[in-house]
Amino acid sequence: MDKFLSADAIRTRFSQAMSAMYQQEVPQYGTLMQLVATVNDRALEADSALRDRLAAADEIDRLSIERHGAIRVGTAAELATLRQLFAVMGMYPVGYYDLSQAGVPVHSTAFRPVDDAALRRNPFRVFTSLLRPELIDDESLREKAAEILAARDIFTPRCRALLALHAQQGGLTDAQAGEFVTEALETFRWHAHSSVDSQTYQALNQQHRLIADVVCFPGCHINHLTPRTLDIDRVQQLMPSRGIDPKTLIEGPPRRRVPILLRQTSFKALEEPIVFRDGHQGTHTARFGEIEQRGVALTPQGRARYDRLLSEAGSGQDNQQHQQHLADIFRDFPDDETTLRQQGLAWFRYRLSEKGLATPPAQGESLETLIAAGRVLAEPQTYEDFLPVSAAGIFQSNLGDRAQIRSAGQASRQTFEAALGCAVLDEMALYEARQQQSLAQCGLRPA
Ligand code: OOG
Ligand code: NI
Repeated sequence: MDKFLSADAIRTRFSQAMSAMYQQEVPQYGTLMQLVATVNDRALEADSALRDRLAAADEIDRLSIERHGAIRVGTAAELATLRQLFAVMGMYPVGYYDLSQAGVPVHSTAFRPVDDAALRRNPFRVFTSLLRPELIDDESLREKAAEILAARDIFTPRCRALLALHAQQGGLTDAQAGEFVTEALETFRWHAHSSVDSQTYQALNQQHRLIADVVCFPGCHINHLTPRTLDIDRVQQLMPSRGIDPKTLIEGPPRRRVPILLRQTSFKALEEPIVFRDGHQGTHTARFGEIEQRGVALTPQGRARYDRLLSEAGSGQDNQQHQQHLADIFRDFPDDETTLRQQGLAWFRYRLSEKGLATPPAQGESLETLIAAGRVLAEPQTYEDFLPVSAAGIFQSNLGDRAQIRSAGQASRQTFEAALGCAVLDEMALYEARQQQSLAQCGLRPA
């Protein structure tokens, strides 16, 4: 059995290789990682409760390796092969995000690990978007884009061969996994040479900047890698001192005692020199930097309340004002673990304390009694997914004003899943299953 390397180990090697590559390609990413590490160390030093909570949930170790990336692809076939590639690393498509509502011509999923042990080991995620070419309204341009996409292969031949080998053998040896990581990385590398002439690029860019980004290059370059911080407000504040210019607003919920879901901010995409096939030179803006702060995952009721309050709050021009306004609006949202749990607003994981191990739950004892007696501990489950409104904000801050598609047409999860070759997993079902499993492990009947 152990002749093969585990999917978790391959994922960790891959995410490290990708981080090293991106650091070379985009030096600001390295700067941002250093800043995040410094702020995280301070936050842990200053807040022993936070440190204890993360330590209890076994999250301290994963903090420094934790990051997510994002890519955009052009065809169903590319998406389907990516599904195989990520599966080798124990990453599966979770959730469906329709971004056309925000004027962006893509729909997306997140490839990520799903089970407890894998998440603890390394929760590396990749937000993956598929272009919706039907939103290119010029017919001849649409055909041209399809032709260009049909002619390219974003995977190396050896990468394809190793995917086939993995399917056939049921795993990869250490040496094969090493080779796989090197080959797979090629798909995500930046190319300073566009695969099209400057005229085609201009025409596609005019339709939508994202269309040019997806269609005009030989690979699906990683467009950002995002480290996880424990204090996003602090990092946002310090970014200019490191020569990094953040976007105006931090996306997502306000700062809270018990952080919920996901808060994100980014720095604007870089204008990078490229050479077209006809030898003309130009620039392309695609790659940027982002940081995130993760909090507890919300149940469907909690999420509905979050969505309602967020849309009530709207958007602002100034971060400080916006954060204050958000904080006021979110005052109605409970901000302590007990209430979040008792009102069924957030997902938790339960385990027996020392005391609980010594005196295990007896039949008829209620969960609340056991928690009050300190025999069962309830720990918030970290949110492992993304937020469509925030993602739209991140996309838009990099696209500028003119990048709105005219009419979105009906986005369809079914079309996306047909392209992917399988159904996306339902994130709520995953959180619920983890909660139920943890109760069962305590010897308690799921609620
Ligand atoms: C993805 C933008 C969304 C996030 O963290 O929500 C995203 C993209 O620009 O391709 O990365
Ligand atoms: Ni992101």
